[in-house]
Amino acid sequence: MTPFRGGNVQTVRTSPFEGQRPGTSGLRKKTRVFMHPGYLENFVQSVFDAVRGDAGGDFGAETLVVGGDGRFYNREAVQVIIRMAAANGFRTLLVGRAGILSTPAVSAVIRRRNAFGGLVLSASHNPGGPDEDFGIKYNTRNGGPAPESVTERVYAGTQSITRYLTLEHPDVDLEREGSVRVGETEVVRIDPLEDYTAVMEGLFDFDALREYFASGHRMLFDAMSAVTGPYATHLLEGRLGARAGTVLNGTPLPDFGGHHPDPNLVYAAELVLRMSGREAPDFGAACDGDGDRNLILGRDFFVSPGDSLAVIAEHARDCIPGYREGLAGAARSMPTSTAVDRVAEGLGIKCYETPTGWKFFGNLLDAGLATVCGEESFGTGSNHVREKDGLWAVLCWLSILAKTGRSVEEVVRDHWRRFGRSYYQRHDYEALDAAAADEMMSGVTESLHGLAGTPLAGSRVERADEFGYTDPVDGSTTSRQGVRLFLEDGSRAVLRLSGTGTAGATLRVYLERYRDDGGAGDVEEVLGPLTRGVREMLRLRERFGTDEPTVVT
Ligand code: VG1
Ligand code: CO
Repeated sequence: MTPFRGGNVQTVRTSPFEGQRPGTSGLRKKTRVFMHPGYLENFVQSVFDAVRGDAGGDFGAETLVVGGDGRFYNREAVQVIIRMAAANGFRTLLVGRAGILSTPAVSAVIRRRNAFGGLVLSASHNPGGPDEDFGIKYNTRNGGPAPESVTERVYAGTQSITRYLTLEHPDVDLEREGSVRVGETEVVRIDPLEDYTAVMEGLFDFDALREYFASGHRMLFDAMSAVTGPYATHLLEGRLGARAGTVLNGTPLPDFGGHHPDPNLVYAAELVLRMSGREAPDFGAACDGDGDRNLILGRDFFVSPGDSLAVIAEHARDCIPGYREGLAGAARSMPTSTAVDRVAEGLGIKCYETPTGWKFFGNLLDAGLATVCGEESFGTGSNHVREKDGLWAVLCWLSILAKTGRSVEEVVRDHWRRFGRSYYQRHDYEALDAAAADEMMSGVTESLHGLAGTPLAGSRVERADEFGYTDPVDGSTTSRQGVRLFLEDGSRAVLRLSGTGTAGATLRVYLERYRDDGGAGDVEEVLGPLTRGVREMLRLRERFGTDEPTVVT
């Protein structure tokens, strides 16, 4: 029996689609796959069916949040979800105006308004458009991505689904704010900026940040024609008084203006260029499609995401009012550089190591074990929401610059002098033949036990394993989260396949070498032997015709 209330609810017969298992961060496919009749509907219904029990069997008292990053098909998907959520009996639906909500904003809205959960429409840093990518992700009551126990239930549902519920109702005008009824559900179109701005105001000293800009400092923020445009324009230029023109590419476009909305040195090349030279602004930053990633730049200076996390942890208590009580703990995903571990040690707090993907931080944050967390993939965040948060990281950096009076480069060099430096790079090999990549990974995994003692990169493998994780809060376990090679000289290489792509396979090779040398070395040089050693070990050229990565970050 499916409980629902009134209205002309329709039960539409359907049958399963293959491959609707959520990956590292929700379900991502080519947009045209999502546009296939029933594809989105099946997944959404499977989410509702999977979590109805958590609502006591009935959504009649519950609120659902819906919004996305504005990419192609965002609006159509919102309309589908409005009808389905009404047919499934939600009391209230909170929808971002124009269907827009950044990922961290969805998290903020869920938490501040006591919602039951939320659906985020985004394929994040993947390009958008009819021939590019679309995605959907479910977040739970704590505002964070559903844990694997939930996503596996959703997946099981997609494999046996026979019907979905919807109702006949014209499209809701998404341009207006305010409330309308759809069936018996109240649909409230909310200002996408309001909750998020309030959370930022609660953490940061806006007066001090205004002063930073008032005293002549300049910054550039590249929204990459994606969702952070309106947020950044409102916060940086509006509230903090950064000069007009600070925000580049500030209008969200369905195809991101043809950009790849991934804030790294390759895809944010325009910003990188404008941040070089003596006349460049003091501070540069960019966010990804859905606003949860961040790139931090100084004048002619790139801050590696692992260093950014470490620097934020180092300065949070002294520079940001929201953390003046200090940090309870820190957390990073396994492949992320160990820079933050040393800061945690210095602060006398614990640092947790989790599998890749933000969902694994949720329990640590909920339990008060960690306050800040981050990933090497340009993701940083804290317990203020349950998603990584790009603009939050930007405001953290602004606070550090304003309070210390140092430049971006000086802040990082001070950090290296104090803690030493993790020389770090991630090499991505995109669009590999999926079968060949799987075969390579299983080959490496099988050979792990024999690797200890073998020579690699002028050193020797000390130990090699596959990362597994037991959640310290609920005891849930996750295995096969990446291959780790630890060398006798203290360096480390990690290998894993991406779980967010939509075509072929992407191999990620993470390289790290720690040196207590004040950070003066050249990253390419320091990592050179390890890079070559791993490429040879994996026989990349032989397998894939090239051993040159597509993207280095
Ligand atoms: C990548 C990153 C991971 C991140 C995930 C979602 O996953 O490596 O750190 O959490 O993307 O980020 P994968 O499986 O492709 O390596 V986002 O900004 O795309 O939601
Ligand atoms: Co993202």
